[in-house]
Amino acid sequence: MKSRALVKIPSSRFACGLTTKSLGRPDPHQVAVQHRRYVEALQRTGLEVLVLEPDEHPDSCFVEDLALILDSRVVLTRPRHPARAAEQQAIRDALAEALPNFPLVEIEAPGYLEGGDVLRMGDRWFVGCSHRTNDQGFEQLAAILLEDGQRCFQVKVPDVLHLKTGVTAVGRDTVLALPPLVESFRKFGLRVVEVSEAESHAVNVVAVGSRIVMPSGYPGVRQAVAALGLEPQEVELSEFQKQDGGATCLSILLP
Ligand code: CIR
Repeated sequence: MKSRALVKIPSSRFACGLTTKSLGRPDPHQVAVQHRRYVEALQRTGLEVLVLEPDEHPDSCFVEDLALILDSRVVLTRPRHPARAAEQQAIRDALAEALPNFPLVEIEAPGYLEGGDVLRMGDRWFVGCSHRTNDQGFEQLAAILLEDGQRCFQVKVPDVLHLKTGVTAVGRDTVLALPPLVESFRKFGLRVVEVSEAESHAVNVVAVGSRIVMPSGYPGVRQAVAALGLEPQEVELSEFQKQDGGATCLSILLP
């Protein structure tokens, strides 16, 4: 059961980060405001939010990519881009403090693995094979999880940054997914709610019990979430979208 979230205040250099989008330059004031509202939305779900101070690394608020929390261990991932690898010491230190009894395991070269490519559904972990996560990263994670009796499945990522740019969980056995991922997740026996390409940014949501933190401005996804009996918590995330980020990227959920 997750009861806390770790987040990091965006760097003053946020606009210099990596992006594949051409949505314009993020506005520093809006970045700060949207991040604060995101923290408040997490708090409304009942999570205690641990907030790390900003640093000089432009993408360091996208903490999800840097670590995975297993049931009793932490996996430190291995980001593909050197600029992102530089963010990791701060997260290592924060997790050592927040989870002092969780030993740390590391993904090693030549493996690459980013948290945005990892979707957990109970004892099954789906790992995207993307530009950021390679076969060796997947195999190392699969071996680590096998020690805990958990299974790992590799999923081909369509033309998006990470697996979770295209599919996220909204319950124990239900996901929101973009059209190219719908069939593969149905084949895994999951209930799949299809999200249109027009609302693709809102496929990436944070589910905390029945509360779903999602970007505002996507009525189709909001209605689909409500129709599942869940409670949307909308927050404007347009400045993070400009840098290829969504709702899950901005936090790591902790027990
Ligand atoms: C990057 O390209 O690494 C960042 N600008 C965005 C990372 C988004 N993270 C995520 O989807 N988990």
